[in-house]
Amino acid sequence: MSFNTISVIGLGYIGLPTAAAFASRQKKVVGVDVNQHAVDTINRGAIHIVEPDLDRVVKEAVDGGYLQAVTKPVAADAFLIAVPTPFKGDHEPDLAYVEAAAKSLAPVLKKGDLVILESTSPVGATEQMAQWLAQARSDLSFPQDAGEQADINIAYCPERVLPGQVMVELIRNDRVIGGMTPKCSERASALYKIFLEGECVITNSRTAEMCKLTENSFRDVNIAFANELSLICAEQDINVWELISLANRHPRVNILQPGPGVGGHCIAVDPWFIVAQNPQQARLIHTARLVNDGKPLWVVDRVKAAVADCLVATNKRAAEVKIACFGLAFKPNIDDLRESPAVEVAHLIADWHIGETLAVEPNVDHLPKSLAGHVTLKTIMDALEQADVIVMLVDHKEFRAIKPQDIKQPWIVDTKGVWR
Ligand code: SAJ
Repeated sequence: MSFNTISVIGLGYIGLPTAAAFASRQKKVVGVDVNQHAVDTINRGAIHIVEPDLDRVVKEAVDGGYLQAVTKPVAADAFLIAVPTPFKGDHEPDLAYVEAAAKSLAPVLKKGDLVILESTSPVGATEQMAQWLAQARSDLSFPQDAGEQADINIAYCPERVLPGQVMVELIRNDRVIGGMTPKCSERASALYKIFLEGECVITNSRTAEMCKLTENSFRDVNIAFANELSLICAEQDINVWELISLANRHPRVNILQPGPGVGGHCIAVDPWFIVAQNPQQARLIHTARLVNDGKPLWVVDRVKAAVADCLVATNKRAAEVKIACFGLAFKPNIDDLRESPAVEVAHLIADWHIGETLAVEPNVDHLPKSLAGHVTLKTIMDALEQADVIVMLVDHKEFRAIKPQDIKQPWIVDTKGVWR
């Protein structure tokens, strides 16, 4: 029943920290990734992603001989699949990476092995994965047919860690364990207890899949509420930040913060999995997605209005007006620009504006390809000095530290209430 070798398939933002957490408990871990660069980097004891403390844990694990990365699965006692599950054209979940991972590990499976799916997945994905494995290995029995007697144990156990705090939350957060049978859940709990300080809470695979989607949809709906309030308050000439702080003094009200939209790889994606499977029922969840996805366009309309005011007041030509976007990351105090509504806003502004568009992002030293050539990266002081119109998009600590007297421009679109 013990796990001598643990294999983690997919060495990205979730897989690599998970592999490192097992290895830090002196378990032999084999990480698998199709990306040769990632594999080579890890085998040097370095990392290819940015996450506090991960570099140290990976280095110790590799130097100690506990963690090794390869490009093709090898035999192990437990396999954790942590590959991307993006959506296709019409927001339908794409399980192609899960299917490829299942098919690649099937040949090395042996009696008694445990396979866990961690990737955010639509309801039923774990049963589907079990079928792919069963089709590839008719010599082994699987839970869907053999129940408790199955040769292979299968479970869905979603990750719930917050980027930027992964190494802490991975160990401390409770884990939802969705085994296909009670025995599968028992085996999966035993595996996570190798490093987990939180609790293992047992359910079935379908509920565990829905639980992960529910957590991120809950947050998306709550952010949409805040974003909708910001639109209403702009119409009514009410300061939304003051309004929310007042309403939150009620003991049972806790409104989140509006912003330029919702970014990242999870909250803007996962609710669509529920909508795709339940289009008739998921009306609120669907609407929340539309509200949050529509926010960048609303912000750009506010910028257009500010530029129009600026032109009237200064007699400048549009080509002479400089617009500075403060922040590009998808949330404060990180350097991750992928799926960022701030990048989308900067892009929309640069596409529309014939003058110069500036950007300030203290956490990066170069612009992403999509913005390079359209937007100029500036320091805080240069942007404050040169810009006519200022657009606050991300409440980085550096921006919160700017003194009000250093902001001379009257044309400010503040989506985060930093300079309210
Ligand atoms: N945001 C707002 N207003 C808020 C809070 C967030 O506009 O009041 C925006 C952020 O700026 C960002 C987006 O929402 O653009 C998402 O940020 P986040 O901090 O809410 O979440 P993520 O994407 O970094 O991580 C989420 C977390 N899920 C929940 O909090 C329910 C994390 O625990 C999950 O593990 C992660 O998704 C994931 O991998 O699914």
